[in-house]
Amino acid sequence: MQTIFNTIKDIAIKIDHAIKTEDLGYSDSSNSSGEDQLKLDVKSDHIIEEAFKDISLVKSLVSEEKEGVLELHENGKYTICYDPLDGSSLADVNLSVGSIFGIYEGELKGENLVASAYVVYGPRIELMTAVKGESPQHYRAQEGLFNFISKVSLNEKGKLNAPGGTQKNWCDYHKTFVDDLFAEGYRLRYSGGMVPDLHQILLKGGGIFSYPGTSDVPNGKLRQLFEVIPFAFIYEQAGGQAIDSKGKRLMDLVPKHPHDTSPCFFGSNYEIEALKEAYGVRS
Ligand code: AFP
Repeated sequence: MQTIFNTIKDIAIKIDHAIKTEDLGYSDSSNSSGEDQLKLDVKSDHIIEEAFKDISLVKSLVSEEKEGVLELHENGKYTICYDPLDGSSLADVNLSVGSIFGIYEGELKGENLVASAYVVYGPRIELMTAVKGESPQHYRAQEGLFNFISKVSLNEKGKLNAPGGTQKNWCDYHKTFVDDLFAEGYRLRYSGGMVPDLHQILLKGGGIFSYPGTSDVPNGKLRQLFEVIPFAFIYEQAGGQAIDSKGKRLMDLVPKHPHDTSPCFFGSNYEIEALKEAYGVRS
């Protein structure tokens, strides 16, 4: 797995350079979900493909930006599902963005994810990696090299609240849940980029990020294989929880289509138990 994590470190340096030097405008193509692609989306996707094409461990690649599976090495062990530049629409307003990687062995479903990683492109480049049975590992880049900072774990209860989704289309009990947290003194921390938002909650000890199903998007916006499951793994390894609106572990998701989405809630135990209470799904 270290070979894959080292490849992600190389990718991070190249994508960070692209963010700082390339055209931030739109390309003339759209992705498999019909969203207009930024030139940076296309460039980041290309950097990742080029980096993994020589890694024999990697059987295939599945990109959030493209339809289908790119087969690389027949005898490879892992399929990497990735979001090359999540929140890319924030780059041209100089906010932090990120890349997300889910490393799967066998059928593409939650229980077959064996490791995950994400990169934050902010004032500095930071990397978080996670493997089974260990706390996630936090790294920071300096002059192109990644230094280990610490192992990361969540407190039982936090202070931060990152509520996503179009608020006017939230259901009443979700609105009540979010308002109650603010009434309890939680602080709003939502940038529109799930990578920096979830990174902040992880490093600041806890809280909750929510992207519910809403009347306009009943299945939520965030994609299971590329975004939701990789982060669910990291939050569980850090001692937190990650569930859907039925109270089910996001690690139990079995997508029918690679680009399936899911309502998702990531946080420390106190907040997720409060959410289960609010949604009436407490086990
Ligand atoms: P973009 O990649 O289209 O900027 O979307 C970012 C994202 O996938 C995720 O990073 C955010 O948490 C979420 O969408 C923001 O969605 P809203 O714009 O609905 O808040």
